[in-house]
Amino acid sequence: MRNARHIVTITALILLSTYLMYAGLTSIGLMPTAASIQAGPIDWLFDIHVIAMSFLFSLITVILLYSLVVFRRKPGETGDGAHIEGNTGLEIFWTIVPLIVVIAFGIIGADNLRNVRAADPNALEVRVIGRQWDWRFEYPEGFSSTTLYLPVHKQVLLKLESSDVLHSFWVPEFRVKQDMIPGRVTELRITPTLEGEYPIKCAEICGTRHAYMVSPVVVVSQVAYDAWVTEQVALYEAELLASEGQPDARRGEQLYTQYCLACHSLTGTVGQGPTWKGLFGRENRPLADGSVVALVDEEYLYESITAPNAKIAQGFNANAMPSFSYLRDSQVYDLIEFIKTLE
Ligand code: HEC
Ligand SMILES: [Cu+2]
Repeated sequence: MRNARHIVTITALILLSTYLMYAGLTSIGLMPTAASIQAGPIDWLFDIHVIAMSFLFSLITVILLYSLVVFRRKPGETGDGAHIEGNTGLEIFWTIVPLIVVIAFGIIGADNLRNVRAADPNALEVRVIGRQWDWRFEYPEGFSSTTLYLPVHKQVLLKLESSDVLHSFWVPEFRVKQDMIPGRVTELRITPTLEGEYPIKCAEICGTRHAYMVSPVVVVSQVAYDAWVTEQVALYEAELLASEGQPDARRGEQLYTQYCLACHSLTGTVGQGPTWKGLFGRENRPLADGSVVALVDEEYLYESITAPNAKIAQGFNANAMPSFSYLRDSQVYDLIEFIKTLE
């Protein structure tokens, strides 16, 4: 009879504590705004986890605290406590129930993943290139941007690539996250549901400036998106026209500061890569495999930039230089023109 009273009290306390804990946790805003269709199933899954967590925490702490207080030693009590030898019923119960719960979570999780990955054949495709330490987005129309513009209510299929180390594409408001692996293309599907600007963060520690590898994603109406694309295409075509003429060392220098400065000096000092001082026209350039390049000419420079692993300069390792094959040919020629000016 007394046992029954304890059990009723404990059950009530556990339920109360579960409710308070769940209400408390959901009121502090664990999640930022949900701004994609994919956020729906993820938030729901997260929610049932928070409920399970609140319950399990209460189950353990309530029983523990209740026992400490209610069954504490009374004044004058000197004997040992009751000797309990195990309880087969209880053991079967706490093996079977968690097993069922874990299997249920597994099934729910798999179904959730299927929903999050659901593909729309008309998805807009955007290529995302991450590198130390920024993002670039290439659109099907040929232009590229450092801000990711997306039309609202349309699925986008992101094709993720890294040109150096591991990165990870993550927009907390969209919830989904995907690693970017050098030499591989990974995919992520997002359907934005809310216009606005959100941060794209790198979620894989990738070097000293990892924390600053942030770019905006701007979700706009389809009309505003189409206008932006038209504008970008016009800019891109104008730039293409401008670069069609002769290669230009000044444009090459700009590209150098943007892409190559971190590794190549112009002063003769060797950094993460060989210096470019006196590179063009150099004879018998030694390679890592012991052979030599008879003459550093335009052809060798072109190959070194677009396929760095074809010939490895002496004193360096393969894969130490990321490939710049995504540069336009005219840009590679601008770079070569610039290297030629470095006596
Ligand atoms: C992360 C560092 C890094 C960046 C960024 C980088 N390079 Fe390199 N580069 C290297 C390394 C290391 C080598 C030597 C190994 C090799 O040949 O692949 C090299 C070699 C070269 C060579 C051959 C040089 C020689 O002495 O034979 C050229 C040309 C070159 N890079 C051009 C570029 C251009 C152009 C860019 C920018 C668009 C660039 N690199 C960006 C690291 C880098
Ligand atoms: Cu990164």
